[in-house]
Amino acid sequence: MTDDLSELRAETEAALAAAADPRALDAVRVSVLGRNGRLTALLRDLGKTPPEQRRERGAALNALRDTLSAAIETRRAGLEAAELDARLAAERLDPSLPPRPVPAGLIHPISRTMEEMAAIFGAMGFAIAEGPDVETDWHNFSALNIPAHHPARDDQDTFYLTASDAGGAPPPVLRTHTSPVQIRTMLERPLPLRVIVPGRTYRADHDATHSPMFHQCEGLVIDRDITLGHLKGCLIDFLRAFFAVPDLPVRFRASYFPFTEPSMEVDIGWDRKSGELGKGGDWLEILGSGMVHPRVLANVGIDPREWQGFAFGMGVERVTMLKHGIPDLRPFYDSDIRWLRHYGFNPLAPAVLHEGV
Ligand code: 2NL
Repeated sequence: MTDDLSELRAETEAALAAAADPRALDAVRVSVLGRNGRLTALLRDLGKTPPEQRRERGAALNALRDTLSAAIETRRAGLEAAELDARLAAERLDPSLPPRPVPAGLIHPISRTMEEMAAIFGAMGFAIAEGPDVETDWHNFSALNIPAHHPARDDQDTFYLTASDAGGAPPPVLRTHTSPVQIRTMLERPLPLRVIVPGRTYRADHDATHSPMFHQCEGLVIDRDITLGHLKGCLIDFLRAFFAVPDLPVRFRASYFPFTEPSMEVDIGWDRKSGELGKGGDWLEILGSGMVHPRVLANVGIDPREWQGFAFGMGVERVTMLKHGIPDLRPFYDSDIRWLRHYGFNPLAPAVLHEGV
């Protein structure tokens, strides 16, 4: 091999040894074998070699090209193997490590209570009905036999939306109870009917124990031959399941609502001093209920001689506070994550009846 080729070989081999990564290696390859590479130039100059030396020179150049190509590929394989080893070491997986904690949300106690109600009443064959928060005066009041000058219609108590009808129609309201959804349900669904209606309600009331937005869950059953006995059995079963006290005392006390006749408040037994449910000689009002007023049935086109029903309603905040010992109404709406961490529920353990809601 001539001196210039030995020198090129030695320099290339030194450069290959110095190339620390595939990019540096490629630069060496281009500088020798590329279009403007040193060996490529020598091959191009072969034509200028005197004819008697050309064959030998050509063979030497080709041999050097093969040698250097092989050296480059060997180096490349070595660099790639080293790179893979480094990655495997850096990314080594230790399957014995505990999983990183995943930040999980929590179910708000109001949502949890409504889920529990859905589970308990669902097992009794009730479906869930929903409706709009903004209601007509008719669905919220008139259809429910609430007369024109009833105090509930006072704009001190009810949020009226800006009147839009110049013809004298009453303005829309923020629903003051979930009953208008039951009016809609009776108009829309075929009979017989068993629904609960959990949802937001609004009243112009704001103090330590009242929020202008709160939640109710009402229930409605319409069928042939429905009696007060059905109402009592249904609500006793519900209250004992919801408060998880199998022998919870339940008392029905005569009352008045415009949309039911007869009407009853429902009380549960508790100990006022300790707050314990089911023990002690005190009574606590939990629900309102009654047999659907025949005039309400007639208002939605149901013949009260053929169909009867019962209905009930309760405050979701109130039963949630009672069940979990939550002392103050206001934090329900504060979105304070510390409060939710204390009172919130695991989203992966939803309310289901078989675990004894
Ligand atoms: C309470 C009392 C009650 C109803 C709600 C109702 C609905 C229709 C017809 C008849 Cl469409 N009644 N709902 C009945 C009795 C009581 O709620 O204290 N709620 C917090």
